[in-house]
Parts: sequence; structure tokens; C-alpha cells
Amino acid sequence: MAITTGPKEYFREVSSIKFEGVESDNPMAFRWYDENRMIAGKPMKDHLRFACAYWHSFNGDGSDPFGEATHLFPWLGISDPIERAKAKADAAFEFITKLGLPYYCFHDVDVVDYTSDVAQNDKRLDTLSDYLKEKQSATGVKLLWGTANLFSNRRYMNGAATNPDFHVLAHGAAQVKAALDATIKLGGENYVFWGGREGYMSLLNTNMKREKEHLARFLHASKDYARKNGFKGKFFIEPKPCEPSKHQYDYDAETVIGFLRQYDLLNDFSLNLEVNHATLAGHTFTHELQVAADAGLLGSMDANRGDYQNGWDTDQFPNDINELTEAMLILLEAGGLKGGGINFDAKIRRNSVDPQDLFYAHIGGIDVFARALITANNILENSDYKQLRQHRYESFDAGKGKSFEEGKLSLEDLRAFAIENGEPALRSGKQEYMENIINRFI
Ligand SMILES: [Mn+2]
Repeated sequence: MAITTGPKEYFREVSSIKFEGVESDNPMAFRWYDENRMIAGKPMKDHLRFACAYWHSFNGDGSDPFGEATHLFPWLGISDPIERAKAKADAAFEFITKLGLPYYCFHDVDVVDYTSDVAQNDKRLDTLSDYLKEKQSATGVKLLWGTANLFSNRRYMNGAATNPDFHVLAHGAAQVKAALDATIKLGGENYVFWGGREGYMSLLNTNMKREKEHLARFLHASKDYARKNGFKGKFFIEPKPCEPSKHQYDYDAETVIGFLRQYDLLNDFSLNLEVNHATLAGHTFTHELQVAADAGLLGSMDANRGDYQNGWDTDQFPNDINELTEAMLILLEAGGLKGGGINFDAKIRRNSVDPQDLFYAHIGGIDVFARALITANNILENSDYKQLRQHRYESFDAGKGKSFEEGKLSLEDLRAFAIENGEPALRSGKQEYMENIINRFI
């Protein structure tokens, strides 16, 4: 992949990141991610389809509720909003290209600053999506998904599609239309809805039933518009139970699947699962992945991790090899992601202020996923992991168990079987044995 730079080199301290193998002590190299290495019949890069998140990497400035920005991006000094946005795009594509990532993802307002004027915003995004299109064709980097930010502007303080004020909902729709236009123009492979404020702060002032019906109407209208304009990709819902709202309607995978089924959206929508959102919902990441995979709706992943000691969405870069090995077992057994990829929805810490830090963060995340993929594939190919699970259910593979699965047995039949066969023997679940398999292959 050719390295292209804009008028300025933003990460001059860093050159292209290459695979050097596990013996390498170069912190600016991949030790596990060898993009063309074949795993289970296809190159590693095709399993993982890594994407850089525009918002955390090029908009997140290190500020938090207690302190001002610490990531002082050079383009912030440019006063013209279009020129500032183009400089940011130059920096983003320089970074993505040096890292060799195949994809990126954005919200509309990450790409260019928005005002309160809908027509002006549409024009700005149109101008910048033309610029991004040039950048894509110069580098070969592709758009994994686009989305609209319907939570930061003050008008969305009570939600967008679920706002009790129809006027606000219409502004949300205007933003989605423009974001879909940009996604379609850029050949975006998917489009994401994350309902940050689609929920409530208090049930006292909320008609939950009506708000959920509005959300469904809004999603149908968005889908119909995109399909009419040639969009062939998937729409993803990204579940999150709370934060910033007290309760969000896209609570977790199981809840979203029920919603999609109720409102006839299953043909067009699937799920984008995020590690830290799973843990906020009281689930493991693997639980969310397995729920989606079982429903045939494992669309995409937002890679990050939370913090064990505090309860909010810290969006740290992933580094837990055990957690990700178990995730890759689900991914491989499910036959891969349905259209999506692995997007680093993660941010470097407030005090990570060197230009190299963004590289270290992504290199670490990429390598731990690559190592997890290799490990999971070894487990599937070289251990009794799969057979142990199958073996637990063998009583349903033949005889009366099979008849039960086929719906052929009544409650009286089941009682007769219990009496005929006496007390069942205790059979080990072998949990510790299986946990040891994971560690053996890591
Ligand atoms: Mn996310």
C-alpha cells in the first residue's frame, strides 16, 4: 500500500508499521498480526477487517468532566471549518495508512463541524465526503461504516428518534439522510445506529411504548431511504444499556433482537457489539457475541475494554488475551462477521500525549486480536474443545431425546421416560478442564 501524505506530515516520528514476528522487540511493529497469514482458510486480515474510529482518534481531545483538552491537535489552529476538516482528514489517512488498516468509521460531526443550519451542514458534509473519496482512492482505505451523531447537540438532550418533540425527531432524520448520502457516496459497507440518548432519564415523564414505536418508524424510514438510493450494506444497531441515559432501549443484544423482530427489521438490521457496552449491561462480551451469532445477526464489533474497578464506559484499548480468545472462538464457530469488521472504538488516555501513543494503542489492540484469532483456531483444530460441548448434549442426538427435539414427545411421554430410566447419573460440566484448554493454547 502506497503511503500518501497531505500537505503536511502529522506523524513524522513514525513510519509504516510492519509485521516482524514474536522475536521482535520493536515497539513500532506487529508481533502477531501478519495480515496475509492464512487462518482457517482465509487471510487474517479478512477475518479481522480492522477499522480506525475517527471520533476517538482525531476528535477526542483528552478532556473529561474534570479537565480541559490535553490532546492539542495541530489542525485545531485552522479557523476555516472546511480547511480544518481537510487537515484532520489528512492526519487521519496518514495514520490509517502508516498502520496498514483497511477501514475507518465516522460520525458526520467527526468529519466536519456542524452548525444549527441543516442546509449548511449538508453542504459541509458533501464537500468533505468528496475529499474523503479522493483520500480513499489514493490509499485504498475503505469505509466500514458511517453514522450520525444524534446525541451531542443540545437539541438531542431528550433523544432524537425517541424525543417527545417531533420537531427534534425531524432534525435527527435530516442528519441521518445526509450521513446516509455520505456513506453511500463513499462506498460504505454498513451504517450504524447507536442510540446514546434513545431512552429515558425518568419514567415519570416518559411514554416508553410511544417512544419505541417512534424509533421503529425512524429506522424504517432511514432504511427505506437508503435502499431507494442504492445502499446494499447492512444496518447495525449497537446495544448499550445506559450512559448517557438512565436506560437506553437498545439495552443489550437479546433486547435489540426482540425489538427488531417485533418491528419487522430483521432482514436489514443486525448487531454491532461492543466489549464495554456488554459489561455495562452485566454481561460478558462473549455472551453478547453468542446471542447475536445464535440469531445469525453477528454483524460487527467495537473493540475496547472497560475498567474492572469503575462502572462506566472507559473505552480503553483491548489487551485481554483470555477474553478475546473466547471471543474469537465464537467468531470462528459462527463463520465470521456478517458484513462488519473490528472497529477500535477506543481512546488513548488523557495523559497519553505523544504522537506515538496512538500507534502503540492500535498496535497493541491489533496484535492481541491477531494472537487471539491464532489461538482460537488452534483450540478448534487441535483440542477436544468442540467435542466436549457436543458430548454434553449427546442424549438429544438419538432415541427419545431426539424425538423430544423434534417435538414428538408429550409431557406424559417425558414422565414415562423418567420412571423407566430411574435416577440420572451426574455428569461433569468440565468447566475447569475447558478453562485450562484456553490457557494451554495461549
Ligand atoms: Mn461504540
